[in-house]
Amino acid sequence: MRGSADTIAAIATAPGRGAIGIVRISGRDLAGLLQPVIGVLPAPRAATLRKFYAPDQNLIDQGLVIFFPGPFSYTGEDLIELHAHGGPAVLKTLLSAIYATGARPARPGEFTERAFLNEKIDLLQAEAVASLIEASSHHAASAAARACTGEFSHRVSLINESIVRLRVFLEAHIDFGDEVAVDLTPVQHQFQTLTESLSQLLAVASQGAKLNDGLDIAIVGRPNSGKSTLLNRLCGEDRAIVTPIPGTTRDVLSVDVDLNGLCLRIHDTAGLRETEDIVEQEGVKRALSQLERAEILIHVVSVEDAELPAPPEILTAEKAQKNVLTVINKIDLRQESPTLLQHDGLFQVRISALRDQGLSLVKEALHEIAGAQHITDAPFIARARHVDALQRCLTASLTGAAECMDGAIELACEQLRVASLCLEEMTGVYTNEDLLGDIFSTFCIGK
Ligand SMILES: Nc1nc2c(ncn2[C@@H]2O[C@H](COP(=O)(O)OP(=O)(O)O)[C@@H](O)[C@H]2O)c(=O)[nH]1
Ligand SMILES: [Mg+2]
Repeated sequence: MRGSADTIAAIATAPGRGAIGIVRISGRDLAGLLQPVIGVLPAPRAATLRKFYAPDQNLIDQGLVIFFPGPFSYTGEDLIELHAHGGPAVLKTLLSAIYATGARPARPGEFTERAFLNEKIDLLQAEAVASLIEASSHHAASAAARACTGEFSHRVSLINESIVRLRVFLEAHIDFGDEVAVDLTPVQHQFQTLTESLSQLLAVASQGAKLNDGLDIAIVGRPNSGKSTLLNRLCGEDRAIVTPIPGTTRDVLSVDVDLNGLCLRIHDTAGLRETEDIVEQEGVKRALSQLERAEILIHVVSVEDAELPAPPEILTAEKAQKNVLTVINKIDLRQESPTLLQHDGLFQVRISALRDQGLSLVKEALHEIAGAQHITDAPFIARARHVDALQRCLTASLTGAAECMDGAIELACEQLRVASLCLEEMTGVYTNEDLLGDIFSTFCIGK
């Protein structure tokens, strides 16, 4: 059962050694509970130096205590932070002393879950807290910080209010429609404004979701062109096996790379060719499915093969307007210098991955291509589930508008009700145990 009233405690700082380590405790009426460990509680919100004692009266440490009385705290309950020295043994002993008073270990994300259940924040904000901690790039972190303060939630709530107003108006029309002639023209306008706002929010939420998940980039091309060497250069370490033997890479190898504040998930794949080797065949199959899923392709071509036509799957992707960055590799064999050519939105870079020449041009081109997808200026972080809910909300609104046009007012009202539910799923007004379990179990302990 979620929302229990017992006292929870956890170490809030990351494992390992540090200058300071923080233990957090949340519950009701903490004043008496912690007396054996820290003595009398200090004044609210004033950092106060105290000694911390074990149940056998032994001194554990000396540090700061901050008391946030509920409901004016992160969780909405009494919340206490103990700032001790950041060693694993000190913090473990301190935590055991707190458990001895009757507190229990917090589950992952349980502090934030209580903040949600006590209506300090909504579900979008709670998810943004996790995204902020998880963020591996500057852009993702600042977009998450904005969602934490409620910017995303505010946009969702405004739209929901307009849906509710529209529904109330239409329901009144159902009740009194027979007696009073009502002009439905303003309603059509309202439906139109609604679908416009929803489409805009859906577009920015999709950018936010891409920023959260990272852009998927697949390195593809013929065997031995230098794909794995390029991956190693981009991530700055020898992650992929490189050999002169064609067909070395079989499985897809994925690495997260922070490119000037942008999170990229780069996948190295098996070289595309016809082969009798069944393991390599499986590798090629996986490469092709990664090629389909990726948002950007890096097509690596050895300068020696530059005259050969590209593999058909890459030509198909290009025709389908997928972003393809062509990297002509091994220019050291021709004593060329690295170059970046840009023409009509198509990019070609000539490099030597082996000699580490031209890698900055590859990054520059990737940044341009990723930037063109506008994810760097996503106003807030989002998740796939938000995009899905907004899509369903938009569909319901469009259907409702059409039904209204046909005079099927009751059906239109029902669609508006569904549209509202989709938005309430996002903010957590309407939710279920499983969803909450899924969301909060991915948090770290102590948050
Ligand atoms: N001369 C030269 N050789 C390279 C370059 N990049 C990779 N190679 C070599 O080409 C071979 C195949 O490289 P690899 O990265 O495994 O290619 P993959 O099969 O496309 O992943 C290895 O012997 C690499 O050392 C380059 O820029 N110049
Ligand atoms: Mg390889």
